[in-house]
Amino acid sequence: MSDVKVLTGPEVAAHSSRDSCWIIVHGKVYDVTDFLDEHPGGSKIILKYAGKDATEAYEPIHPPDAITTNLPVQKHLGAIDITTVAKVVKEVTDEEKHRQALLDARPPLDNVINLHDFEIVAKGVLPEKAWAYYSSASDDEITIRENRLAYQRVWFRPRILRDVSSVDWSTTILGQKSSLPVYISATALGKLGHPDGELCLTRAAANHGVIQMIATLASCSFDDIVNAAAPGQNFFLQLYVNRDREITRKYVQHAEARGVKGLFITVDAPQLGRREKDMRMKHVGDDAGAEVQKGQSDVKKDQGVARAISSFIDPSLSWKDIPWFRSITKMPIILKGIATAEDAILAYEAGVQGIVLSNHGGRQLDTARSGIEVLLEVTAALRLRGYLPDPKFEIYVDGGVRRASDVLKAIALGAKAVGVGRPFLYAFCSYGQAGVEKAIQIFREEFEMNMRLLGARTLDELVPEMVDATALTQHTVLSPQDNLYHAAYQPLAFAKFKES
Ligand code: 173
Repeated sequence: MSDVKVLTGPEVAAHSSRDSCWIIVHGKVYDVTDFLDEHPGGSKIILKYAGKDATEAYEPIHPPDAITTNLPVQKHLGAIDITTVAKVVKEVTDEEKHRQALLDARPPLDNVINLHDFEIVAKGVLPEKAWAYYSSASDDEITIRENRLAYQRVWFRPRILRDVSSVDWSTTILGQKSSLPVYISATALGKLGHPDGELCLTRAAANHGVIQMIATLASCSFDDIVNAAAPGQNFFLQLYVNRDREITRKYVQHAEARGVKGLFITVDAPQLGRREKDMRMKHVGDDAGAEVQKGQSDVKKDQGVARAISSFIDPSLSWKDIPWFRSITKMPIILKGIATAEDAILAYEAGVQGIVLSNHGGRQLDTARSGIEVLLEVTAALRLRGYLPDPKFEIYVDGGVRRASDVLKAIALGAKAVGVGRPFLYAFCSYGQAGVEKAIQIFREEFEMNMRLLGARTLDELVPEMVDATALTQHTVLSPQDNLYHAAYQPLAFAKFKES
């Protein structure tokens, strides 16, 4: 790539078909002919820009380096002389007009009073594909619902007459100050839902002393996010381990050099779960019938947004790799996606600094248990071996957290902090940075009230005796319906017949 070839608009325009498809992105020309059928978003959208400048369409959805990392270098054809390119006038589609109308009809942010409300608004304003990708969970979506239900099976045992005039819910996570015992958990592809993507989280977190976990598959690049930080603002990094360990090594070391305070290695996704809402979306407007008639059985295309861009993830990742991670970074290492006491023990013995008890927001193995339930057996097993208490080993829980009371239950049962993903995502999809700030404010108000009512002035005073978790492992007890959650939850759809 030393002497860069410069191409002209007409040269690129000559390659505007399925047989030879060149596109321009960020001033560079790419031959994407062989990539058409692999494109997670389908070939149709690329073909729309065949021979043209696709930057404006590409930008909101893809991380800046998506094309360079996915396309072999020999398909990078050169630079474009932009003065020779006919400008693509981006038409406002009916879908975009519709979306703007929905945004205009949003309830004012002041009317949002709990985290469920953000989900309802997001469902109303998001493009269908984005909603399908974010909201979907795996298979029958039993686990995503269980994540909520499990918190309802933990009951409080509040203490009284403790002078709760002042209560404090601040804490540290991996030694870093956090104004809440909550961190913003990683969610991918933020620009599907808001033009500023994950930067909405960064800016809100800066204003409120909350730690953001940056996702490997964020729409904004890692550096864009860190560059937007306020002085002293802290981040964690969520890591998908690449089959090419050199890429992972560079990424991790770059993050450490930029001051990231913890490496959260995702260990529950050697393959992405089947998210059927997301998968069905691929067929909408894609004329699935016609594809079948052409005799093309394009498996990838049916798999939804996430699965299609996850092929770089290394399924061979194993316990044997932990020493390698230890050798390449001094950041604390946390395994995200532990689901049993057995693996929690192995993690502790492997010398990592923490674990996240998680089922990936119900998006991986369906009917895996909730993090809060797993917490019970994990703390018991680690205590039995004398591994706990250990100030150098922290346990986090994520999945289904919508209330400060959920967080307080997890802390009483031994968690150091709790990860919250979708609610913050829905908050910025609905209202941008202001939405995320509001979500944090709601947490604050709920922490204050619940800690007073519980009789805990600090998080240290939240002891296991403050909860009754005896029903937690029983999966068939009758629980009252969580109306807010169930109103937001959208059932799976059945197969669609073709319109006649
Ligand atoms: O849950 C997810 O959607 C996820 O983790 C992911 C993984 C690969 C690509 C995009 C998202």
